Amino acid sequence: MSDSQPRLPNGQFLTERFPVLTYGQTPTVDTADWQFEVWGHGMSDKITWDWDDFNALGSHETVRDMHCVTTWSRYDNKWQGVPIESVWSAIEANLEDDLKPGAVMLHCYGGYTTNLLLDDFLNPDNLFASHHDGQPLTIPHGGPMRFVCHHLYAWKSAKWISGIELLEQDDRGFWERHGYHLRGDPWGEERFSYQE
Ligand SMILES: Nc1nc2c(c(=O)[nH]1)N[C@H]1C(S)=C(S)[C@@H](COP(=O)(O)O)O[C@H]1N2
Ligand SMILES: [Mo]
Repeated sequence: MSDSQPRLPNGQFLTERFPVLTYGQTPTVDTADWQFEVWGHGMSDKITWDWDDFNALGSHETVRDMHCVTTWSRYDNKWQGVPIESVWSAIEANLEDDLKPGAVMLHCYGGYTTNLLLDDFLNPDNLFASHHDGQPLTIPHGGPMRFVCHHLYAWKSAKWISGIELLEQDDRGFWERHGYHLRGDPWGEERFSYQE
């Protein structure tokens, strides 16, 4: 890291703990019942994966810092799971010609949603994580499976993910409808929507 690019974004403080940030109820999903669906713009047929088929798509590990908009940051989280590239190539193979989505809405067990522009969603660092710091993801942290997007505030890292809705253009997920920024870049302190 150079001096001009500090590791901690403005307005954040470092914690060694791993806080749980959840709005509402924590859903419990057994891997035997777990389903992951992809539908929406450009797809005539919905894709449905069960736990084993989804995990068989590929394997990837990253170590990345996490920044929550409520101002805590946690360094060096080791995430392991299914890489975005594998999931996206399976989706792309099912897209109708010339109907590329502009954004996605991530859906979760329990009803939480969050939106990402396609380019942010396809950051090669992103993954669907089943493990954190070498252990299966605990339920409060999104187990059995969560999305992880390191380069945006952590509210985009959807816990208990259940599916991806392809959108023609960007829309607002749960926190984005309640005043959070549409995109949420921690390096630009894109916290609230009045800043858009
Ligand atoms: N389904 C779901 N995903 C979610 C949330 C939530 O309330 N529900 N909270 C978000 C927020 S605001 C943050 S900071 C991170 C926190 O992840 P953690 O609880 O594992 O620290 O999860 C994000 N993903
Ligand atoms: Mo957060």
